[in-house]
Amino acid sequence: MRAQVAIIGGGPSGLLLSQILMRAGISTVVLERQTRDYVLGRIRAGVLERGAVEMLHRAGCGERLAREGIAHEGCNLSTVKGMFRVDFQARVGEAVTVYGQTEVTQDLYAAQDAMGVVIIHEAANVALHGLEGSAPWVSYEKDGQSHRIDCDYIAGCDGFHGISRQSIPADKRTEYERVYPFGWLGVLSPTAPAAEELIYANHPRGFALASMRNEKLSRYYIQVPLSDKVEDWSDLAFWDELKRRLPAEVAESMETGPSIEKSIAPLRSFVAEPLRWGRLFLVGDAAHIVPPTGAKGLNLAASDVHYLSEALQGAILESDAGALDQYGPRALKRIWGAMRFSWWMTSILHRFPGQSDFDQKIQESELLQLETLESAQVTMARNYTGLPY
Ligand code: FAS
Ligand code: PHB
Repeated sequence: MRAQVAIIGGGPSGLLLSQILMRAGISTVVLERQTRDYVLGRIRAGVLERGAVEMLHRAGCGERLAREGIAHEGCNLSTVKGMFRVDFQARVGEAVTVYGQTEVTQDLYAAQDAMGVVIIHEAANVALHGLEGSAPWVSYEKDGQSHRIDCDYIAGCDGFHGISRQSIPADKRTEYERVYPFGWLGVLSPTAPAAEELIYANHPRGFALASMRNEKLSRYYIQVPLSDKVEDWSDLAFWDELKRRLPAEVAESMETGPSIEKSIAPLRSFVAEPLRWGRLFLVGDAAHIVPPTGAKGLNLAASDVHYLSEALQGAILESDAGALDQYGPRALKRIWGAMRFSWWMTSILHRFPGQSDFDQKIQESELLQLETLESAQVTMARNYTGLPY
């Protein structure tokens, strides 16, 4: 088999890149390790920046998003002293859209199917070859058979645990990382959201987040120790702890119900440089991970795809090989901006083990500035709704 671009990974990065390239007349093939049902069963991000929404519309996948996506013009932050709102629309004239990553992936799969894109699921032992030459190729196994795909370029869209980043020689990679000493216990429940907009709660017992997917489906998170296991948390225990961390007026009136998904995600900040190694380009979680506090993970994947799809179109359709050199520097500038913001949101909202009284006072001062200073709110709103592409 041959394709101009072989894409490793059928998550949002891989599917969106494939969709945009195919619409530009560039042939792709997507290799995904899991089944389609497995990919579609993952519950992850929930908030899209305008840039990501525009990318999906440009990719011909925005119709249901336009119908079902919920515009949020602000969000709430709470401390034991009360709750305040940051008005994105008033501060920076922007909003975000609440629309689950599961829906995004469904829409992308539907669009890819409509275009007849080759997406190979359950592709095992994917390996990349000839990256430093001009004729790279990919090998994989399926149904007990070995296969080969010849291509011109390879996009590593295979997430943090994929093989693409590992295909860059270790002595040529620089990895920047901060692992946080806690995780997020997330619950999806068929209940009405606790509030109209998201609530990020800083509480002495730990961070909490009240989010949603639609008016009948809520998504909640509480900070938990890394030693916790999902089975340690009954639904009752989760709701009780969540209510203790949210503002009383919200907790008193919120609807609780059964969890239809419950999982614990570790938190880390991570960037691997460079994003390019010969004919291989890293995209999305294959290149970087952010703590979900700033709702940036999926949105960074979208901007990576924007930059790489432009670079590949330049190289393939306009014979501008120099365009490919621009991918890394352009993407990394926005990646590090989102890395900083996600680290900052995580630092001011969570309880860190061994946090000193001084640390506590600094957090309270950061949140007080965010509540009372227009300039602080402008900076937060600009970052939360998305730095420019
Ligand atoms: P993904 O990890 O989504 O997709 C990579 C794909 O590659 C997967 O389908 C995988 O099966 C496949 N793959 C891996 N290795 C392979 C191999 N060797 N061969 C072939 N295929 C391979 N972001 C937010 O903004 N908000 C959130 O609340 C949020 N919550 C998250 C919770 C969890 C548990 C995780 C893990 C991430 C969360 N994220 C969140 C971040 C997440 O949304 C990512 O940013 C987003 O999935 C990035 O998409 P991809 O880059 O496509 O990577
Ligand atoms: C979610 O709805 O899953 C969500 C929203 C905002 C975040 C993280 C997760 O910062």
